[in-house]
Amino acid sequence: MGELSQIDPVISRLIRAELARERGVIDMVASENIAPLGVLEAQGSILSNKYADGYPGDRLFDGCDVVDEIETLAIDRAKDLFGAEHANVQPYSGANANAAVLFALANPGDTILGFDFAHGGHPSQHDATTFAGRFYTAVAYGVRREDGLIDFEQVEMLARAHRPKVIFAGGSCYPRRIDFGRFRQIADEVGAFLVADLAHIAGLVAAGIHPDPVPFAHVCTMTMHKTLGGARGGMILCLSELADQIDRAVFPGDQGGPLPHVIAAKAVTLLLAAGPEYRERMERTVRGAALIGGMLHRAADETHMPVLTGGTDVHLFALDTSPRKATVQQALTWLHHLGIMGDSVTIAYDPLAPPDCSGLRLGTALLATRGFQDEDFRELGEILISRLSDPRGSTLATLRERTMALCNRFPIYREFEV
Ligand code: DSN
Repeated sequence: MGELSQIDPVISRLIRAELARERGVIDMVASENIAPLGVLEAQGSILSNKYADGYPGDRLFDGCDVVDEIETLAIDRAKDLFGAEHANVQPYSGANANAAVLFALANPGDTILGFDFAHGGHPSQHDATTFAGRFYTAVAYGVRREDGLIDFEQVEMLARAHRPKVIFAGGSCYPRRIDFGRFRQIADEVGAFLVADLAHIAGLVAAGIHPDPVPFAHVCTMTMHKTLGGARGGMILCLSELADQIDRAVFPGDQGGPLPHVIAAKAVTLLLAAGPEYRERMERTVRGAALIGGMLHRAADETHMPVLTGGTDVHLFALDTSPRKATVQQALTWLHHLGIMGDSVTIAYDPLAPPDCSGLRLGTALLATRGFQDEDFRELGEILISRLSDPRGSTLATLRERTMALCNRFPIYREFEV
């Protein structure tokens, strides 16, 4: 059948181009990471050939003994790692996982309460463009204007007024620890299910460096490729009393057949996350974000881009570009000139609308995987401050040299040829 470079030289060249791009940038996109070779090997394996609709021991297809063993292993590893009663490892993504959970726990038209995407939540919890906003009566809470922290008074007020079936906690751009216990109190008061959306912080939770949501949430959803740094896809944890509902909502409710190759890669991801080096990497990730976030916070008089909430407890932080009278797209362009990648988010009370809005989100998970130590994060913090303080200054060439020196110090995927 031949190798990719022979069958499809164009795609082969583009994959190598992407490898060269990833090698040549300082990637601070908070949702990205570098999957280990073992994960890539499983994800690119012949397991991709297999159909296995259903669950281990209860499939619609023949010949599922091996994939049953793989999926059972992934489930057991997930339960052990997170201390959960039940795990479903089939969701194709975090957004799919949220959709399946809604499908399981609420009927179309029921009210749900999500964390506003513009305030750090996620569209799949409430937005009109998604399953959540289209089929449910979605209400959203946000953060307080004065300190950027979750407005629990508003959560309580909305929960009491709307009596939602489901309350989501967690999202895409919230830089502080989440008090899942407080969310659970509110959920109990109004008879709602609490769903912890761990898409971003799953890796930190697995390492025990973020307060554990599992004792409080009826259900947790997550991705495996962000801070967890592994297979591309989602996962759901839940109480055993909800296991059947959740499983049926994932398949056949929300998805077709599972992806056995991805489930195998999820199993590898979970094995690595239980290993001895993992916690150290997660601690370095959070320390790196706190270091750079803290430096940028103290330099806000120079950059005119305050750090939301004054810093971070997790792997990401966000800058408000509006006091600088710059859009996030302009700020990203200034960073791109150095080879630094970040991404744009709407922030609470943003005076601008996407894509030209005012939130610059930066994260450290991928850089910690590359091997960045505290001194490297400090050097990157100095580069960011210089660039954002004086984007039209004469320091561009020097800053680019410093950025590329950092980048070259931590090569990735040396096993692959460009
Ligand atoms: N959830 C998005 C992010 O945080 O980047 C990706 O879907």
